[in-house]
Amino acid sequence: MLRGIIYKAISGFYYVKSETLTAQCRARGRFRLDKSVPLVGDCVHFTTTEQNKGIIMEILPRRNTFIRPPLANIEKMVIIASAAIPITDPYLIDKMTVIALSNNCEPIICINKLDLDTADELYDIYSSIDISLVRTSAETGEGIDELVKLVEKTTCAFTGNSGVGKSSILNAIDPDFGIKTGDISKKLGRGRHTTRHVELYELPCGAMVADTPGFSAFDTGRIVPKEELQHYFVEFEPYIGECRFLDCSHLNEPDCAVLKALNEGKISASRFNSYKRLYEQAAEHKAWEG
Ligand SMILES: Nc1nc2c(ncn2[C@@H]2O[C@H](COP(=O)(O)OP(=O)(O)OP(=O)(O)O)[C@@H](O)[C@H]2O)c(=O)[nH]1
Ligand SMILES: [Mg+2]
Ligand SMILES: [Zn+2]
Repeated sequence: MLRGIIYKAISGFYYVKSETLTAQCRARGRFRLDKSVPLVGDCVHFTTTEQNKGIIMEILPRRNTFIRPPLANIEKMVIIASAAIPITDPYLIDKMTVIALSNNCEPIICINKLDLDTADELYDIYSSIDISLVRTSAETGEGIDELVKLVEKTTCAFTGNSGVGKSSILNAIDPDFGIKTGDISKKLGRGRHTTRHVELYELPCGAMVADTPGFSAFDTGRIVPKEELQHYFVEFEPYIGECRFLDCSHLNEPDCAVLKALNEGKISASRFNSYKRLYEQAAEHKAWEG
């Protein structure tokens, strides 16, 4: 029996890479009955038959599971944003950081297209909080080494709205990947959903990086409960427990330490607005759409 990682899944075939070989595998029948579908990122035990064909026998326990994009075992989520077309709504960035943190995954914010727009507003918001931040240009190569250092030796995923440059950054890291990239629709101001499947690429530094399709909605199958949400806004941390009410929602209560910090400019209005929006959606148990 061999042990490997699924790096690609297409129409019922799973492409598995072990230390010594890669194989095109089918899943053993039982997985289908269990409804535990193998995912890209899964560590599996598999057997090989002839000519690098194989069968996945067992899925090893997962660190985390994402439904859309379908991925498992992601240690770092690189949230790619852009202030050039397509412009990224900071709410999307904040929602992704919450999804990452609540799934035992470290978020990294990468502001791309630095050659077109330095994104100072976004930079100001995120450089003042305790989340890794890097600015890159897939066009000029600026910042790419810094990004690679942040993901070294991990399994990670590139996420972000269509057209921000997820695939382009991977190509900038290694031109041999030759990943298809798309142009931006000038009329709609967004990408064209060029990447259609999830695939892990092995970087020269050993990291495994998933390129994913740009999302319109991101689904983890779980909405973070409203009471838990405050813990994923890392800059709220010093104020939690300092409000008049122990169960303070930090939205409108008197003597709220978070609202006080907001008024004093210690918490950014943009981040607070995202908190409020996610809190209200969680209170209604609504899916975290767009
Ligand atoms: N000037 C400039 N253009 C970039 C940069 N990164 C990407 N682009 C361009 O932006 C467009 C979209 O890039 P993609 O890499 O396809 O974007 P994506 O995030 O993979 O998009 P989807 O696969 O649709 O989710 C392409 O025309 C790229 O050439 C950058 O840093 N600077
Ligand atoms: Mg792409
Ligand atoms: Zn409060």
